[in-house]
Amino acid sequence: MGDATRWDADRRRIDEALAALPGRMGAPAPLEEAMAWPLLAGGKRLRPLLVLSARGMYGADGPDALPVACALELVHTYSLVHDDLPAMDDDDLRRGRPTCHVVYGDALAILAGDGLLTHAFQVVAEGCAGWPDRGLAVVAELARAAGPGGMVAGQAVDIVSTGRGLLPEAHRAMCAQKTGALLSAAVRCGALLGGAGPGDLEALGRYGRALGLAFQAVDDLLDAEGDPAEVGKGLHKDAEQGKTTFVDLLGHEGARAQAGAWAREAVEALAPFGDRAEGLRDLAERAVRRTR
Ligand code: GRG
Repeated sequence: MGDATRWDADRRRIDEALAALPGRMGAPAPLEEAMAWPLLAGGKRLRPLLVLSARGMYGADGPDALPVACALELVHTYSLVHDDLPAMDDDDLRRGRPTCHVVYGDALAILAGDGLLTHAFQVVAEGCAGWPDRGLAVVAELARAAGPGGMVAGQAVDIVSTGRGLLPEAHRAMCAQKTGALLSAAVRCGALLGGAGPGDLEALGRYGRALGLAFQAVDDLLDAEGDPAEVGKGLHKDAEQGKTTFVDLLGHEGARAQAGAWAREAVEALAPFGDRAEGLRDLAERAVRRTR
């Protein structure tokens, strides 16, 4: 995902839009800095790219996708900041930089996460002001995916099961919530902005869920065998912390093969969209080839 690609121009648009946000949030200086630090550290921007790509499958009628693309990255970044806290995964390095709490302290890092999460919904509301029905649908989709029945649920199961292990089915369900829910929401939010109907949303949900599993399996492989300079975060954390991973359950080659199979499943879910889904197809293929 990190190579020079057809996605560079979109990534630049996303980065510029994100860079403009912290100064407009009305936050006092230390909080603004603590939000900007993780947000502008140069992640892969997969979730915003999924929003733009899904939106691009539909006509021009409807809200611009860039604010919603930024909102997905705000929610994702909040989850990373909170995940890195000592009370959760306790990571010192993220996106190639010291983590938010290492630089600004735990209290400001918690507040930075809170600020990023809540600001996401302001950005959606303002970005969709002329299209209230679509804006409300996006708010509902994003809140459901990020909330206590989605990403927060996955994180809770992850935390509670650490050191105890998870059976394969429970582990897969946890990954679907922790990683897959937000990826699915990114694609479905992009489609909702374009006026997608239930059939399209269902197919895109299948794409997002399969992509989430593929993405997580690759994440586990990178944790086990990635290049630390490239990955930009502490490695071998899963084994140190006693977390169940796809590598434990399937072995290295098994996890690689399964990631490929899930990526193919994601691509197959795009069949009804034909050539319009070329971008989403490419993103799924890149997600399994990535080295960071
Ligand atoms: C704190 C509610 C809450 C949730 C945390 C994000 C998360 C849930 C946990 C992080 C642990 C982890 C490694 C999850 C696996 C997949 C994942 C979300 C990886 C990070 O996303 P990338 O690779 O990161 O897209 P960048 O930095 O490129 O945006």
